[in-house]
Amino acid sequence: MISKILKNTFCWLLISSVIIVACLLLFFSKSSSLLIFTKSDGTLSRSAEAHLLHETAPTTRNFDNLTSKAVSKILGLCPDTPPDLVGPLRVEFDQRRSLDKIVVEVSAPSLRMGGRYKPPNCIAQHKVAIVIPFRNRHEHLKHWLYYLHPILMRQQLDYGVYVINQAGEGAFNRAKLLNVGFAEAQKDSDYRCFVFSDVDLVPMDDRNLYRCFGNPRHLAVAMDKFQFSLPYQNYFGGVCSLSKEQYLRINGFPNTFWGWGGEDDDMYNRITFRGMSISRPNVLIGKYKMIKHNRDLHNEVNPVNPDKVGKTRNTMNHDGVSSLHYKVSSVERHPCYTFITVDIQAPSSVRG
Ligand code: BGN
Repeated sequence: MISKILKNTFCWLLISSVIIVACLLLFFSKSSSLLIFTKSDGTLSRSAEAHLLHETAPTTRNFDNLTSKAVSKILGLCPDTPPDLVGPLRVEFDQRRSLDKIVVEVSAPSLRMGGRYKPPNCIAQHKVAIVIPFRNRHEHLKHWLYYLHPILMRQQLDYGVYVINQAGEGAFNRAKLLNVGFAEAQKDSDYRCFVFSDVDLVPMDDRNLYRCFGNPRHLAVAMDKFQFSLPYQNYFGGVCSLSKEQYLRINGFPNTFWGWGGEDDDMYNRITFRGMSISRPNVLIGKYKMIKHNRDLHNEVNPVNPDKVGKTRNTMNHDGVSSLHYKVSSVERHPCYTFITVDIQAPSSVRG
């Protein structure tokens, strides 16, 4: 009898200790799931995949706060190749678009104020800030938003769209605005990858991935205005992507290229001088349609820029994101983009 009672007690003790150990294991595996490991190209490590928590109802400012009470579904990482891509796209700019209509057309439950998006059914492997230098190009921006949002959603990116609007009428400076976008986007979220895109360029194939790679990526390799090929082998203009690490390694874009021309060639030099190469899609996937327009006021060709391109090696260490100064005039959150107006201390003309 006594031995039977002892046997039963032992059994119960054994079962309860197994349950306690299992609970402890579960608890620790959940806590460690909050550690997200990232690789040099800005992607999430697969080791983080199994246990990641996904926030379901983010607000604009605390979008990334995984501890928010809106937690949580347990999701897996999105696949390397997004499953819903369609390939070649029809892109037309002949009709005027209304912003209200675009907001309705591109709206998706996961698209948040300020043009922030996360795929609803999986954890994005790529956290990307799209940065667009801008001044007085609202018609172009509408086309860009209309075409790009659905593409970026199909690419299953965790992304935000940042339009960096140069205040005033001074000389335009594309590269400095891109540096501002890099700095400002990170006030919103810990972006790992940056796509820098002109507002008048729309990809004609959704397999052209707006993400980062092992080397800085040139995406606009086959524009219609250059007969769907590179104008020259070292061309790095239009649309490119760099991971945060790649961008910091080259001190970002130069701040001193006022007016048109040369800043993209300077970027090409920075990349190669730091021992990196340029990654590119093939010319079929890398096709782009450019919206036709006249040259903007105060963005004339600057005759001093070609000379500066020859000096990148000497200038890149002190002219870049490390020496960036600007003042934010306003930040507006629109339903499908964030519009940041900045004073970049522009000279009144490209000649300073
Ligand atoms: C080049 C410009 C690029 C521009 C391409 C395509 C210069 C500097 C010359 C050394 N480079 O000529 O900035 O993207 O044309 O239009 O002007």
